[in-house]
Amino acid sequence: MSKFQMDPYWLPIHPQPSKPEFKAPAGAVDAHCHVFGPGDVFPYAPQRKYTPMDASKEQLFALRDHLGFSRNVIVQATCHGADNRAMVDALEASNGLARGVATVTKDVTDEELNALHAAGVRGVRFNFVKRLVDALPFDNLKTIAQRIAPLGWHIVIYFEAAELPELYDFFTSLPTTVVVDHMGRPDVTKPVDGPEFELFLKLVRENENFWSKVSCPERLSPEGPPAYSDVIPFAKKVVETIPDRVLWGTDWPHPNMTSNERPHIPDDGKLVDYIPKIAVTEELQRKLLVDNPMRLYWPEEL
Ligand code: 0GY
Repeated sequence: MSKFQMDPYWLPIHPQPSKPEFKAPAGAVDAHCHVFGPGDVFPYAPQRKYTPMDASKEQLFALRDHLGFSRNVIVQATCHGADNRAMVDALEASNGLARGVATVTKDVTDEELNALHAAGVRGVRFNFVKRLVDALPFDNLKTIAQRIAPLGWHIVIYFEAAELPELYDFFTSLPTTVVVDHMGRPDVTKPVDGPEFELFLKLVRENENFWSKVSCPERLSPEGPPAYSDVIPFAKKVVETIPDRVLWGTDWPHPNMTSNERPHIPDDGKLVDYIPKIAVTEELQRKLLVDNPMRLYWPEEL
């Protein structure tokens, strides 16, 4: 019996994702996914806001193969705080087929950063979603940004659309490549050409160091599965605005899906089938799934 009991509201991992109809191009990268625990080996952080169901590297790599993908980018989840051991363990077991995005504190040592780099970490994540973390002072984040910049790492930022006006100047002051999670979580009941989403488009259009993940329709869609068609115009717009700076990921194992308007665990096969609706040509699909993530995470292989 694990000493960590998942939260009673937690939605378990999808038991049997379908085989996608869309065939991803050779070498496709799932550029946003997580591993959780197992808690008995890699304990969840005391300051976490949720206790998930364990989600192992073996399950993640089996899903990668099942979906017809080749590589993963594993993003440190907030339930592990700045203890990156579960993520690093997965990177080390991946035979070079996974890279990582870590969480670090401003006091991280050079030795720790170098060890993370050697394991395959290429970025850090700054999280501004209030239900997930207690906000860090900008000064700490600036210190971390200065520490990781010399390694050639990037910064992944996660925030809600309503917070963007307040965070905009801080974001554009960051000295590295910056990757926005899930298109800045737009409210898709608002118009795609309205002022809120236009501010996000301006951010990525006017700042060439900004990239965006066009992932997580399942988090953003009041309509819900399987089509998530209300999110398509937003993601398609981003893909067509910055085709060389977009990434896509499953977000497996889909944490906190009860915090959305349509609580459900998505079928990852259906999420893959959403890709050709937002990247409508083979060229856009190849950029989104292969060229862009390879340039950011495996440039030495190009
Ligand atoms: C995501 C989204 C969420 C959670 C986390 O690190 C995390 O805990 O990223 C969320 O709850 O919206 O990208 O996995």
